[in-house]
Amino acid sequence: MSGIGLPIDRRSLLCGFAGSLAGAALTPFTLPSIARATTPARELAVRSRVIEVQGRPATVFGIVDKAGHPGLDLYRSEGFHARLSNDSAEPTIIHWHGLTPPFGLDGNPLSQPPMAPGESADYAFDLTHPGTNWMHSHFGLQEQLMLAAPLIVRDDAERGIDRQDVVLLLHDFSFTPPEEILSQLVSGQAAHAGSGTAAMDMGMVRALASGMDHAGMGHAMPGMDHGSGTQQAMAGMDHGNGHAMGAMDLNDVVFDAFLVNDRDLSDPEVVQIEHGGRVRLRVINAAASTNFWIDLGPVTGRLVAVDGRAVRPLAGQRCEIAMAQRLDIELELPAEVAALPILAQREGDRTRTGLVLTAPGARVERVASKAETVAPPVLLDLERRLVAAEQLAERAYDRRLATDLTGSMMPYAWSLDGRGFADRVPLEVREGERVELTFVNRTMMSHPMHLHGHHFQVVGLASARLKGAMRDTVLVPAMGSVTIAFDADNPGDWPLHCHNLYHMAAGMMTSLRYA
Ligand SMILES: [Cu+2]
Repeated sequence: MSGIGLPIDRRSLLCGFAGSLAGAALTPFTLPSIARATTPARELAVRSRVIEVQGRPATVFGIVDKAGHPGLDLYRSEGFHARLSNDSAEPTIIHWHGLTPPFGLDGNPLSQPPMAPGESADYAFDLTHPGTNWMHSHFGLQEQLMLAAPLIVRDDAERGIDRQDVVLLLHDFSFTPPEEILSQLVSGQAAHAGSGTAAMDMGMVRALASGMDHAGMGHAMPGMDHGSGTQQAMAGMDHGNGHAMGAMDLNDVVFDAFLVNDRDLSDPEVVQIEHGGRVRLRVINAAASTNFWIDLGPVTGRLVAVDGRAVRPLAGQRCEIAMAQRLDIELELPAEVAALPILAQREGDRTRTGLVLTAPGARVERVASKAETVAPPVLLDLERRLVAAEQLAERAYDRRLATDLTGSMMPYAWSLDGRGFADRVPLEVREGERVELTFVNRTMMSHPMHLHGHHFQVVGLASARLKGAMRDTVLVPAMGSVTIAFDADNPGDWPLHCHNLYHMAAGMMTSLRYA
């Protein structure tokens, strides 16, 4: 890593973010609380709502506060204190993704029973860090139906700061009910034809492959540039045995739209900002099954945090984000730029979404929903450059764990160590231990792995050691391996799973259990 203040080289700007710059119905049931949160409870309600996508009405979920705004926005010192009501017609469980509450307050299928329609519950616990987080359903496939919202925790030191925050909540959207999507995947009917992946131009794929970042790969991927020219070889079916390197699967679901704050580029959100004014973009990938590339166009931003935790700032114009991850990007609107689209393009696809920042009085031009070129696969290029601003304290490891990411597209079955959730063998730790956990991906798809209840540091990408970002979700590329380190300081039986909703539903989930 280069130090803060070094100039950014042109190539880095083109390639991405450059080196370092700088109970019972209607009665709240009692959940365990160790909170010192003393502020009045914020009201949050899970509701059904109707949005318009491509001119058609769509019934989805939402989580809104008393004023009808999505999610929560609070200061760290307030603590987390919310009364959550299920005003929808379905049972649900809401997870506070990025927060590290006591186990019983985490909102996951192991920590609590689903909330029935009409039920409410109080949640109160301390907040350890400021950051861009989110809340989402951890029940069934509701996340695909947009049961997600921002959960912004602000630093008290930034009270009164002259800065405009803009939240970008990303979704992938389908008019097909998620249960049908899953059953099509499982029955093998979800043809790749028509998906963004299948639409990849093979010349482009080879070009991308030659410039690809292999940092996280266990081995080089000679098969990436196989030259066979068939779409299936690159974008198609899993070769199953995990040895064939001729293919990498990117997107296994065909979506109808990609949304930022409920809207696509046919009618994007337009946010007015002042020239020279400081803006903090809080990008949240709430998509069920999509990795994106965020593109700032001509403007150079500073990536200052990932997954809600500060990193040494990186300057750049383009940056990848895997499912469930977050990016905090600071930028200013230069005087010569009247309108700045902030775009999110699906990996392996030309389709993109976004919103537009504008100066007062600026004309907003229509932005095409297809980019001119296919976006490359999201790999570990960014991960390799990230350095946590606040490192995990140096200490010896007490326990080393490993888990294999297993499964395939055909048949559609995903697992950890060859086991689905129902017959899982939990990984075991003891309280107080420093734990190192290595994910070894034996499949042809990348998997965004999420550990509940902890922040971990990314300390290994294949054989390379690093003092990487503090995260709660890390992408493990096809046939690659990633090592994380964390302190076992929050007892529970914590879900550990792929955050691709369909992979999780198909069995790619276990737990980390305190002995
Ligand atoms: Cu996965």
